Amino acid sequence: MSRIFLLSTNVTVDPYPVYPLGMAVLAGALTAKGHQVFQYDFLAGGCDEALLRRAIEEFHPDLVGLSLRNIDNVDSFSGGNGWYLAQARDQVKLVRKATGAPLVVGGPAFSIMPEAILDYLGADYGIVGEGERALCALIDRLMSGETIPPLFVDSGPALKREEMAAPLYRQDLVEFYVGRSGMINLQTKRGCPFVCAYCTYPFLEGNRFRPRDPAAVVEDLRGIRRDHGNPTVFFTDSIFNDSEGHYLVLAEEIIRSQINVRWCAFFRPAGMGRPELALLKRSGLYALELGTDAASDATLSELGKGFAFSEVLRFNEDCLAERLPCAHFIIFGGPGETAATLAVGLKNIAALGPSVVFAFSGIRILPGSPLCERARREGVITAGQSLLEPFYYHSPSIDIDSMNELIRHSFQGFRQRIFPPSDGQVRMEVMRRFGFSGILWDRLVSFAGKGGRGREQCAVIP
Ligand code: B12
Repeated sequence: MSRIFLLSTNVTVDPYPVYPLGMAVLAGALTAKGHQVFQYDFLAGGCDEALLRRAIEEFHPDLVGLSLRNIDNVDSFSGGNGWYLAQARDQVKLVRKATGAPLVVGGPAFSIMPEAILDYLGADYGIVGEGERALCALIDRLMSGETIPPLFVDSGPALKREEMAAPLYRQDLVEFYVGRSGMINLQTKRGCPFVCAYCTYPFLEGNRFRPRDPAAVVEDLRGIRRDHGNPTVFFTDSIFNDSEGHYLVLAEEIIRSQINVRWCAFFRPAGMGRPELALLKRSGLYALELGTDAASDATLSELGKGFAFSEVLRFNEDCLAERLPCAHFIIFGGPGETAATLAVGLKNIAALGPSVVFAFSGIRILPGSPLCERARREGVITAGQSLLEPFYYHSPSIDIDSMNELIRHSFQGFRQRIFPPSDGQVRMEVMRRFGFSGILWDRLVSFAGKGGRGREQCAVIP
């Protein structure tokens, strides 16, 4: 059996630091196979190079696995500051100084541009997609002296539910992340069957929903409660409210188990109503992040979202009626955006009342997405253009500066409307200094009626 040193390279604290779940899941899979695993998190280690080097030297690994979560922060305003690959390359150099063991890289960011990132980082091997089976296989083959090509793509079928490993959380890391964000994370299913124009989820996790066994998820939740206090949980599924209803089965299982967990997740703002929301709330749901993505029917359709804004409004009303705070993530300037769709979009957003809206300008073009093809066709990018450094799609039919100015102007004075994204960071920082933790934006929402504040009123907290 081998000694495997896992390193989470992620140093992003935007919108808040997130527990390195990919690394924890791999640690679970490797440990179950009998390997000895050390999990090291660069962010939790204070980004201290000497500390990392010492940890590797003391562990004497047979192999180092690098988990790469983010390429950049998908915010067109942040320029070079929001690009993380140079820091990851520095970590690779550091690992090389500490050990001669082979270095394997994987993770969602890596899987989006495997060849280019492998080349840029200078690691020995890269694994695309799910890591549990592939990394174990690569270790076996390497340890038996086999020569294998640098890019390892698991050609087998997507992992079955029993093959998706349970995460192995480290108490010190849990303390670090709960201390900073009040939260830990867990995945309940993989896959996404939708074809949103800009998105990479279907090729990262496959294009059909693959739920984990609800009993296994509940067991993980029980373990979190038993071993790590009772932090709130973020379910990291691409979309929580899958059209096949697996999420409802899970909610019922959570209720039956009486584990009393507070949780939050990312939802598609369509395809469910108040009865479902009420059930989820009983299982511990306290806030919803919504992939609304665009604000007019025309731009929703260009993004291939498959729902109209009237459905978003209904969903929003249902959340408010259930007194569940929700935040809409909306990108302006995408395909089909014009001055007319912008005007409709801003009007539509006003109708979302006290709910939170995070707005972005322009869409990060990622290889393999339908948007990337469109950008090539429209001459926004050239055929061989590298997308390693962020490049944003802005509709050729709108002037970016005036669009940004109009959004700013329309959001001014409303605390639940956040643009540009860095504004959100500043506000969250203030709230953290006031002693608040968690997703934080939920505290910006106030509800109408008994015990609540006026629907149109803004938040209590800065
Ligand atoms: C849930 C989620 C969020 C939630 C996280 C909530 C939380 N508390 O955890 C929220 C909404 C907050 C969020 C925020 C952000 N996110 Co996000 N997020 C995701 C999502 C949907 C799932 C990530 C996850 O936890 N998966 C579950 C774990 C178990 O899977 P995994 O990490 O992929 O690990 C598996 C494999 O990748 C592999 N693997 C992992 N590591 C390694 C290492 C080795 C050696 C090997 C061999 C294999 C391997 O094996 C694992 C098990 O199979 C992904 C998209 C996706 N479907 O993957 C985007 C994604 C990771 N996010 C992305 C981005 C950009 C961000 C933000 C920067 C956006 C922003 N500005 O807010 C922030 C950064 C947050 C941070 N501090 O790091 C991008 C990253 C790509 C890029 N463009 O850089 C992704 C890929 C989405 C996309 N655009 O395509 N995110």
